[in-house]
Amino acid sequence: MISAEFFCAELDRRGYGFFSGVPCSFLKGPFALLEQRDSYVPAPNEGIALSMAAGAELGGTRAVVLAQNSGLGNLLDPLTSLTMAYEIPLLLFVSLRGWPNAEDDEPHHAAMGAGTIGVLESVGVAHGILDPAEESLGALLDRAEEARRENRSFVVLVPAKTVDAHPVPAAASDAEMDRREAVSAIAGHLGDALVYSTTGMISRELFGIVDNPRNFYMQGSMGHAIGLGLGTALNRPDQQVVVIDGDGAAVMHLGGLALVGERRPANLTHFVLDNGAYDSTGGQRTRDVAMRWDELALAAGYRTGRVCRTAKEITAHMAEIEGVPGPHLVALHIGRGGATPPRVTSAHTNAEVRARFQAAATASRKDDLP
Ligand SMILES: Cc1ncc(C[n+]2csc(CCOP(=O)(O)OP(=O)(O)O)c2C)c(N)n1
Repeated sequence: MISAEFFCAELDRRGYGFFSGVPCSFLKGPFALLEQRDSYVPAPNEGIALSMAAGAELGGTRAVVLAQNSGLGNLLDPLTSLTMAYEIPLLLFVSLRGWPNAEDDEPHHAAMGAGTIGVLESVGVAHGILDPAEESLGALLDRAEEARRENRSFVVLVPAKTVDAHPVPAAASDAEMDRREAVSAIAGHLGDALVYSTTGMISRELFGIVDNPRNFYMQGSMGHAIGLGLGTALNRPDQQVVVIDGDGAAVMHLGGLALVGERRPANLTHFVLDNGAYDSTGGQRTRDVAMRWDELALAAGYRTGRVCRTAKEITAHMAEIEGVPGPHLVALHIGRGGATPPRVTSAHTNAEVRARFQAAATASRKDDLP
């Protein structure tokens, strides 16, 4: 396997000076090293990583974007309409989750695993697949250099087990709760709400604590749990809806919060578990400066916004907002890490999760709704 040190040293040697992206566990080694540099800026989504990298290039700094192939959807627009249209050459590393065999990975990676190479080919972006030998990285970076001479970008595709891991430096935290305690506390207040939980460990934690047909474990679609929750809340005013988000996912599509604040569904409660990290992909930091979720919620138009630091505070706050019309945002300040919860797919296919959720949701539907 290529070591993370060699990977980063090779980029340094070739003069790359700015790095951004959203982590993938296949690239956690380089992320762990890059995180220690000022020249790395964690991006809220892959499209912003790409546009920032393009801005760095326009200012004369060679830039690199690192992303999971699920993030290709987020960066395809600026890749084609910005960097291709304006001929700004970038170097991208895009992991290949769900490739070459979809069965070896989680099902939400299947379509993009099979489609990544075809998507790049269809829009005409030069690319090559990395293999675990150091020479492979050098050869692909030489090809990126050739593309750069013609002002074209180059994508290095990174399959599983090609770049080695590297320890993530421990982050100081004043958190008094971990993910399990936070999700357990929320679970005690769900009643008969329809629940959408975000991608990664948070859905797995909820599943491990209380598996319920009214839980929609949304693996994949990072940042879109709030869209699901809003769509259901607006169309089912008779039904309480809960969204359990991560800070990385909530920030990825912050526009969803703005829309909740504008539409103001009274029946929506939005929990955000803020550990300051992308815990599910190895604990890389999301932001250096903590988000003021309470102020953000109120500024966006939520009816209430609160940050809770302990399970006790959550219980007290839930009693306070009981019966008060939402939308409510409840951010939970939590620590990183913890035991790895079971995969939802160990018990249910995604289609089963959807079918039993939809059955539960429609069973509670009042006849006089449109
Ligand atoms: C568009 C997209 N980019 C990247 C990923 C990879 N990914 C899966 S979970 C995750 C971290 C989510 O972070 P957060 O919402 O803060 O929750 P946490 O993992 O900390 O519980 C990432 C980056 C993804 N699934 N989709």
